[in-house]
Amino acid sequence: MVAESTASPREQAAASFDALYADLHPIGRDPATGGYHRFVYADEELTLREWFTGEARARGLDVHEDRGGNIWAWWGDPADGDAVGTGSHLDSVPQGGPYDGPLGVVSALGAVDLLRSRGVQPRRPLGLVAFADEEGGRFGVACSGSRILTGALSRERALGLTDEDGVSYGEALRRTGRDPESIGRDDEVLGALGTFVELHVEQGRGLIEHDAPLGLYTMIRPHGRYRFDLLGRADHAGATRIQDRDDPMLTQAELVLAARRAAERHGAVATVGRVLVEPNGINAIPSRVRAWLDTRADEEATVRAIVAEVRDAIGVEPFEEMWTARVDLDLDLMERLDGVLGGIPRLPSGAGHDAGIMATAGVPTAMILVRNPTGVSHSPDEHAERDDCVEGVVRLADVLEDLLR
Ligand code: HGY
Ligand code: MN
Ligand code: MN
Repeated sequence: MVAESTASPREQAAASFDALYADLHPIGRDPATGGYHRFVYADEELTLREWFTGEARARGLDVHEDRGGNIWAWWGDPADGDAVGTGSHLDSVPQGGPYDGPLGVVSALGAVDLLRSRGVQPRRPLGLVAFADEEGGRFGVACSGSRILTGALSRERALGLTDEDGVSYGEALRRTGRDPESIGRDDEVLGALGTFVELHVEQGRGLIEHDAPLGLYTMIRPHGRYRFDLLGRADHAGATRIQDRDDPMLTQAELVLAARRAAERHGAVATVGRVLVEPNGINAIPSRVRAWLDTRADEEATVRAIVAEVRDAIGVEPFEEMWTARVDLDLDLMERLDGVLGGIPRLPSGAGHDAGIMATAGVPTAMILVRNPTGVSHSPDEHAERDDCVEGVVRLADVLEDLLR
């Protein structure tokens, strides 16, 4: 729905925000918890793609999917170059919150409504984007869409990724009518982009401490995802003597404690949030435990040191499933945005974002963050106040108007 332009800019931004979020509310929502399950190329996410496409076309934008499965909605011809890109992602972690990702997409659509009501005539193309699979919730590699788009994730590696049911990325593409052999770096889109700005709900408490509705991210912390395959010997839970056991669950326990100790030692963070136990029977000693370590720090060397300490503590070499280098966002662009936004707080991001992948690919990139009153994210309890979200829409429009001059 496109909000009427009779209202004042702020009222219009609020109307756009309310209408767009009302559309999104039920899609992939678990009524028992209020959490969202929106995995890439699964039904809920395909519905979200249709929604975004419909909203973009209702605004007269020209919609194209790039070779990474990301959906771009263009105001102007990207072939003219030096385009401004803005947007975020629609997928979620399991039991995710309503704002992580969608807030950036909704705000981009709302900002277009405002630019139109102001009679802005962009002097360069504007591309709204809904990135595919930012969370990596289904196939394990975060930002798979933007990594494929920029060539950071090869077609071969992507197509071989599998989900919990053993469905490969390639098969998931095929099932949705996409050609797996067509994915890859998309120089046409990358070549069109001169600037990228992502608006995102804050995942942390920085703006609470600053008592400010909006901020700018300065950098994205380096982080990696490591899979530990812990092997043991299946046997009977009751009949097997303790001294005869080879139980990988013990190593798993040591892994978690070693990761926590290393993170504390280095002033960093480490999480083991996903564990797959085989055969996963109450009365069966596991034959194998697969555990994933997500660890992050300000410096890359620290992340590597933590992984090494965990590896040495349990004597198991992990498989590095994903690495994200530290990203320092574009200072000149940050200053330009700050000139429009009037001096707002600047914070580091503990969370990864597609903006980081775009910056790593050489696109001058900035991030605007919207206050999260509890700081909680990747949880059904994630929240953002409507007034702060509307402020984000209005200020994103201000920033885009400046960039499109
Ligand atoms: O894991 C992250 O930091 C992001 O939410 N994908
Ligand atoms: Mn997230
Ligand atoms: Mn996100």
